[in-house]
Amino acid sequence: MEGEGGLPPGQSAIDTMLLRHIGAIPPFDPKTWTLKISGLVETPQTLTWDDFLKLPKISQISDFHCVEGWSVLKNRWEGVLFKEIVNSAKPKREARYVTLQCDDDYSTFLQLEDLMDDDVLLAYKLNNKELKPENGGPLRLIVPKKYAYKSPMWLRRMIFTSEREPGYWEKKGYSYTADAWKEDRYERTKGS
Ligand SMILES: Nc1nc2c(c(=O)[nH]1)N[C@H]1C(S)=C(S)[C@@H](COP(=O)(O)O)O[C@H]1N2
Ligand SMILES: [Mo]
Repeated sequence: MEGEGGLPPGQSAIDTMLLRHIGAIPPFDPKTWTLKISGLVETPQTLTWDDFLKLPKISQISDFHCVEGWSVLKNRWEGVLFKEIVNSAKPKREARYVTLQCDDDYSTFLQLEDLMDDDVLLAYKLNNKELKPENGGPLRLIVPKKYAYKSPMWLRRMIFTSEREPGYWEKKGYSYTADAWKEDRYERTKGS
């Protein structure tokens, strides 16, 4: 929520986000860009950029924590609540996770329950400007309570699933849940 937050354990604050992407920055063409919502939903959808811009927007301040130990506090994001998408796609009862796929072959997954929080946004503006390509523009997901590898840039597909599908960093041993406030960085060192 706005006003809450600060530095989780083991993090230090810096002024601007470091660029952390696994490959080249993908090009964006608003005429061909789509966001696909599929899997275990009643109403699968393919939104164009124009469709996306028509959805109800909110603006919200939240903190950003990379698992490497740096955080950028108080970023103003503007975008669409993930909940908005859920309401129109209508997940089936078996849907427990969402796999998020990006234009750079990056992927990650989140538990549907965590995506329903009031601070989870599909963001297209940062600090009142169009989101820059190097920060995930045109559209990225922002999940403030999780380490930033759970905030996929250049988001293009959201697939509702019953099983979790480890993505780029999860496959390398990073935490499936990535709760920054529990310093939940690595999957294998978690208590059983
Ligand atoms: N598509 C995509 N999303 C991604 C990544 C990536 O490589 N590709 N890196 C993640 C990591 S580890 C971090 S710290 C943040 C970096 O976002 P920034 O470059 O805006 O700081 O994006 C996350 N989302
Ligand atoms: Mo990161």
